Amino acid sequence: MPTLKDYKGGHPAWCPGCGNFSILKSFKDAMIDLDMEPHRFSIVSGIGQAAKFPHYVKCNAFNGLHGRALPVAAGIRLANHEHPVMIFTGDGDCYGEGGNHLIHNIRRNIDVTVFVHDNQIYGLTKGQASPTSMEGMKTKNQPFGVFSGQFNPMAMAVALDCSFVARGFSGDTEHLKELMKAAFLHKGFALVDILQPCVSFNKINTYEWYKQRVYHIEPEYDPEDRAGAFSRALEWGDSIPLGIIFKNSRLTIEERIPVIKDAPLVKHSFDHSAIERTLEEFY
Ligand SMILES: Cc1ncc(C[n+]2csc(CCOP(=O)(O)OP(=O)(O)O)c2C)c(N)n1
Ligand code: SF4
Ligand SMILES: [Mg+2]
Repeated sequence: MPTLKDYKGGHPAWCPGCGNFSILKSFKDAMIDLDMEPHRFSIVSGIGQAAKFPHYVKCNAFNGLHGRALPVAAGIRLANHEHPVMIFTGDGDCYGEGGNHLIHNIRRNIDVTVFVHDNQIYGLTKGQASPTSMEGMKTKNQPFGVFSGQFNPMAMAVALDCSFVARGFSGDTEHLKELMKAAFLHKGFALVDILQPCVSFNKINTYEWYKQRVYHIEPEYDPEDRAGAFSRALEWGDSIPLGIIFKNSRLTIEERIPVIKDAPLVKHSFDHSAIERTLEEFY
C-alpha cells in the first residue's frame, strides 16, 4: 500500500494560499485510496502554474509545451494502453492554447483523465484573461474588461459526447478526491474542471466567491441523461454544480484500432529489417 511519502516530489513554488495545494493533496490521497503505486501510471502537463504539477509528485512524469499535454498523453496511450495516463493543465493551457487538441481527443475518446486547474486567469504570466475569465473582468491586459464571451468547458464537453464530464472545487478536498477517483476509474476520456482560486491575480473568483455559489449535485441526478446534463452544464453564476455532470460508455479509440486491440504496441514484436528495406528504397 503506497503512502504519502512514496509520492513526495519537489517543494512547490506556488503562492501561499493557492488553490493548487489542495488539488495536489486530493490527488495523492486519491491514488493512495486506490492503492496505485506511483510507478504504475504517468502524468503529463503543459506550461503554467498548474502544469508545474509533475515537479511535485514522485511518479512517471512529462512536462511538455504550452497547450500540448494531450498529444503527449495520446502518444503514451497509443504505445501502451495498459498504462494509465493523467493530465494536469490550466484553463489557458487546456481551453486556450490546447483547445484544438481537447476537442479532437474528446471526439477520439482516448482513455485519459484530464484535470484542469481552472483559476479563470493566466496565473504564471501574472494575470491576463483566460478563456474562462468572466466577461467584463478587468485585468492588466483588459483594462476595459474582458470583451469575449466566457468559455463553458462543461457544456462544450457534453456537446461533444465526452465520456466523463465533472466539476470539482479545490476548497472541497474530500469531494474532489472522490471525483478524481471516479474520473481515474472511468474508461474513456474524462474531463474534470477544478475551480481553483488564484489568490494573487484573480481577485473576483475567490474562495469566498466559490463557496457562496457551489453546490453538490443531488444523488438522484442521472448523469447519463445527455439533455439533462447539457442544461446542468449551462448553470453558472449564482449556483454552480459540483460533481459528475455527464458520463457515457462509448468505445475508446484504443478499443477500435485493430493493430492494438489485442495487445499494446510495446508488446508487439517488430521486424526491423522491413524498415531498413523501406528506407533503402529512398537511397
Ligand atoms: C506557445 C506559448 N504561448 C504563450 C506562452 C506563455 N505562457 C506561459 S504560461 C501561460 C498561461 C498559463 O495559464 P493557465 O494555463 O491558465 O495556467 P495557470 O498558470 O493559470 O495555472 C502563457 C500564456 C508559452 N509559454 N508558450
Ligand atoms: S499566481 Fe495564482 S495560480 Fe499561480 S501560484 Fe500564485 S496563486 Fe497559484
Ligand atoms: Mg489559469
